[in-house]
Amino acid sequence: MSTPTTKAADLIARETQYGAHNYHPLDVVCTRGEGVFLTDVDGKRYMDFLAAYSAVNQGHNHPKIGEAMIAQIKTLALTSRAFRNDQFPPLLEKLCRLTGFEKALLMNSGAEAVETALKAMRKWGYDKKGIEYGKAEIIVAEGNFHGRTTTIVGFSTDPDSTSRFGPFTPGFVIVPYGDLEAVRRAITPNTCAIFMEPIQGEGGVVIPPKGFLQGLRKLADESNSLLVLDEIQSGLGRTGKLFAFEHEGIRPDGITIGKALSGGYYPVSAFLANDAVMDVFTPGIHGSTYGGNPLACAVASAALDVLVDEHLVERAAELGQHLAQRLRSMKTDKVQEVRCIGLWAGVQLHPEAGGARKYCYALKDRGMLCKDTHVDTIRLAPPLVITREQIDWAVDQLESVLS
Ligand code: IF1
Repeated sequence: MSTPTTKAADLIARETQYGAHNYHPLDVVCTRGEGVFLTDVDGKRYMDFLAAYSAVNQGHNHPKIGEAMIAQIKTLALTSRAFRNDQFPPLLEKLCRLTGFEKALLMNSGAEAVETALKAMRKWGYDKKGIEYGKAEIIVAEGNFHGRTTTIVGFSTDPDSTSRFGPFTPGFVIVPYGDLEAVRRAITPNTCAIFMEPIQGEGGVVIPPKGFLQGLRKLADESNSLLVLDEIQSGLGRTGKLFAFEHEGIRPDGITIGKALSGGYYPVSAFLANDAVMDVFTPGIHGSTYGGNPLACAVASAALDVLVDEHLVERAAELGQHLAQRLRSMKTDKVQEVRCIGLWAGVQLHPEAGGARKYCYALKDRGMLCKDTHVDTIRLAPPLVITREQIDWAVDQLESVLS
């Protein structure tokens, strides 16, 4: 593994001295992003196979999104929702028309969109289903990742996310991911919702058994509960559909989105649902200073335009087939399983391979950035603007380090 040069080392030392140590990043110090490429402070270029955890599906620093941001910066950035602005209504309409939901509630981080959804599920349970106040239960999955607030980590099953942050918010029932019978058994008269990722990202691109989402839809209907899906990472083209739930032809009652909603320029997230759910929010009971601000809306509007105009969803579907085929034909005995949907893959190594991190370091030295997860899995999620040739080059590097 290469050691940082003096310029990079100096920056790393200052980050170590003055920054909280809540991450253990690779020692690559980036200074420029363009499309699928990141360039470090020493001028070395890397192909980015993390895409900021699918926040830059449109590619780094997409000029059209940047231009829209710069234009808006020159006119109006923030009013707060105490007043109205001319960017919010068009973005709301664009989002609802694109996604097929009747209403959107704009927030900033993904975790805030999830917290918004949790509040909506609970209040719907009390106001519409008649659950006794204070007893609402939300069914969630083992291996989930929905953000880092104390309520959200309270129903995580990852010790790194939960340990030493208690006490936690009650009202969450954890079941094995992909197990419909376990979900059925977990439903009680106090169940207000089933809340899950359609594909688990942090878990290492864990794709549930075929029919799982259809089964969740059926169980939610049969028990008069909501089905809300977290599409913050799986959504906006990553899996070769606009949303991952489309792979099973169902409609959830609500979704959370974020990340690529702003193409990597600015935190923008949203909870989307139909009126029957969204009308639990009445004036003054929920909000955020920056939620739905004019700058956020201009950025999100341009990011959605790029997604549609550049056919990134279709690209992910077509090139994802090629990625899967290349990964599955790699000549290596280190790979236990390749999970791939659209341009999103988890390459799980045999434990004997010694863990995924060292291969990520070796790939970094070859000019390819990706992230390990859960010890043995290499996660691959390039910007959706990647070309077939770039995919081939990247898989060649992966095959080499795994040979
Ligand atoms: C980190 C991974 C982690 C998400 C889903 C909500 C959120 C996320 C499905 C919260 C955020 C990010 C957070 C980031 C690393 C990355 C991540 F899953 F993508 F790999 F952590 F597990 N729902 N995921 O994936 O959105 O508040 O971050 O905007 O915390 O290190 P956020």
